[in-house]
Amino acid sequence: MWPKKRASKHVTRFSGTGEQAMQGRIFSGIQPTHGIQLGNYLGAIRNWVRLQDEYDCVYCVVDMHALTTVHDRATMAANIREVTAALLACGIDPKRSVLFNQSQVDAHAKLAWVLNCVTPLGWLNRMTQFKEKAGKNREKAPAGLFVYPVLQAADILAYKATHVPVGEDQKQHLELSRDVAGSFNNRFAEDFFPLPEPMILGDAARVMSLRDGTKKMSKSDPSDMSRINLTDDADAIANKIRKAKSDPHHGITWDVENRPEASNLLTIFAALSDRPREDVAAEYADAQFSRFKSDLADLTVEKIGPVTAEMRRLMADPGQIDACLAEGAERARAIADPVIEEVYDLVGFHRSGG
Ligand code: AQP
Repeated sequence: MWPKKRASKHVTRFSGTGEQAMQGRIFSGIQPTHGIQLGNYLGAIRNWVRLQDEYDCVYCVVDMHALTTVHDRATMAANIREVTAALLACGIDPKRSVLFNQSQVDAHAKLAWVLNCVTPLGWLNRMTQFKEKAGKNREKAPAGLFVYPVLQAADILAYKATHVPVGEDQKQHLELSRDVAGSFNNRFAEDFFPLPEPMILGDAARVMSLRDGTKKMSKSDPSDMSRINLTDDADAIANKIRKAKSDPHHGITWDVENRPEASNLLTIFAALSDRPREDVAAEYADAQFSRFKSDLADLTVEKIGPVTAEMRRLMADPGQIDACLAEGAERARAIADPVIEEVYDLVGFHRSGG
């Protein structure tokens, strides 16, 4: 019989100002596949910033995941710095949260392998994101893309995270993480890993492409006009919003089924202005797209402009970004290394002299 180990939902954060009881531990990650787009900001990062007040937060630039698509050394290195700069500029505080890049903490790869060995192939075959991303070229898709959700489970479980803020698109992967945690617990030690809970936050859980309101806004969409990048200047933002797809209907109304583009622009407006969507819809119920888009462009520039300026300042000093990541990795290892040691012990990996 394995000893029972219960994971506490309460985590104590040790800061310069003393100890603080937090509501649990958050883990979330972002891929350095490209620079950050508005959907990443409204659907994820902005919430990460807010969660720092109540949770012990571990935020990760998941470069090992990005390696499934980015196969160029210089691009990878530049993206890691740019995404880190974006997180810092948006308000992730590296003193309060643990901020690092995944490849620098061995526990992710080690735990992923162990979890691969307790994950049935059938579970992975059901993952819709693999089907979408592999497309028709399934046979040529990298194996890493197929086992991506298992590495994601390892990311979360290495920190025994209790909560994971996710966009709608990631719900299935988080379900899998819970199943994988359960599969490990059933085999090796009941309750060893807490089953991480999803947190879907805010109205902007899914921001859609500016060119097609039925498709998610994405960093890797071939059309740059489909997204607002956090590095876009005021002219680029205004141009993209002016040219965003609209429809022939009168006024701006919320109707995802029949007016996906108008609904998406309303979602963005509401999220950026921190107002209920109904309020914004009521204000623009009789407006032409031109006035609505012009106001949305002004609002976007007002909110994103300061982030872009701060990102530029940070990116001019790569040494500062690297130092921040190095310090974060050290703090991440301090949490994850003991977990992987226990895992190795539980599965019976023999250590000479142990
Ligand atoms: N359009 C979106 N709306 C709301 N949330 C979004 N997220 C991404 N796009 C949107 C959320 O951002 C977080 C980090 O995402 P990721 O980098 O891990 O990968 P992703 O979800 O695949 O994001 P992209 O931009 O579409 O990247 P690529 O093009 O590289 O695949 C996640 O919490 C995600 O939900």
